[in-house]
Amino acid sequence: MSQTNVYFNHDGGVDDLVSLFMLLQMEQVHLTGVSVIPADGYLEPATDASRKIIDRFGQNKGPVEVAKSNSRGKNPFPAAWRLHSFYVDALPVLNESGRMEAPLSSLPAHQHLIEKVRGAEGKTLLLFTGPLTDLARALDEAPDIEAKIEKLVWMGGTFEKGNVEEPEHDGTAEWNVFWDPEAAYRVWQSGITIDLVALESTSKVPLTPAVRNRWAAERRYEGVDFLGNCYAGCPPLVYSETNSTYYLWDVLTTASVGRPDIVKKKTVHCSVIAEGPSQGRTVEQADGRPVNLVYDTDPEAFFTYMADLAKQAA
Ligand code: AGV
Ligand code: CA
Repeated sequence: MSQTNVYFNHDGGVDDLVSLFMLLQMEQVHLTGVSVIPADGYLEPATDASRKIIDRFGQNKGPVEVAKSNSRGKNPFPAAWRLHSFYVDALPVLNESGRMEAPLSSLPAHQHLIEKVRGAEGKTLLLFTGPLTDLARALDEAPDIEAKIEKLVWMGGTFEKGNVEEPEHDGTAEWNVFWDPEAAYRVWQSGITIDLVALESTSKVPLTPAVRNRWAAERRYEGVDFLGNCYAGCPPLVYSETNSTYYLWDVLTTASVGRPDIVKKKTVHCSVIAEGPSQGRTVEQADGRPVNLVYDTDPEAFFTYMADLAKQAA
């Protein structure tokens, strides 16, 4: 089977780490590298958890190197969310061997990305499920890589209601943009094709008790048990949405790489607001740059795909 080169940069949330687990099960993916930015997670546990997931569930992918980011954001994530990274890192299934073997790169994430894109045979698809800081820095340092990027698939932005509830902000932004609005602004200036999984793209895939029960019923599969354990630390949607309600934001984004048929996309012209009370807002604009926005998804096909991948994880 012909494989697509994929480079994955994530920020250590539960759905970021589950996304890594899913990518490792996709036969058509050649994972050229992984890097971790300390936005919605802490750097050490998110990096260690990544290496342990590769060790435990990436047997058929060969060695996959992990790099730490040294990027810093403008607007920090709530610590309560970031602490999830410690929880996943401590799961017994990831610590049974007592070892960490996936190689740790000595390069910072943005230079690791440059190295892996330059070194790949052909083009690379970039999958980002956190802020775009490392990509913005990579493009500034090595403009030549743009020609070798097939496209960017990003969980970020919204054209509807934002999920940032912070003083000094008007609530119009999505967190991955808000953490570093200037980075998103920089990437928007590039010629890279962008597939955008925005907040509203994920409205049909909240974490619910029904989804949990589905995983619980199939916990005899170690991969499915892993999903259930990861999401055990996240509040589900029961009565009405709150600031802590969990969606499968990044996992849908990752699934759209392996199974493009589960999402529908349309072109939207837009720009990014880099400063002020709306900083991090993505806004439709007739003369803005085009992105391929995911506007609909098939949740049943998505959750089935997710469980199927998890069942085949050995
Ligand atoms: O805005 C969604 C992004 C995704 O990349 N993250 C979580 C996903 O990894 C930030 C976020 C928004 N609401 C959250 C978030 C919540 N209730 N808990 C944790 N993270
Ligand atoms: Ca994330």
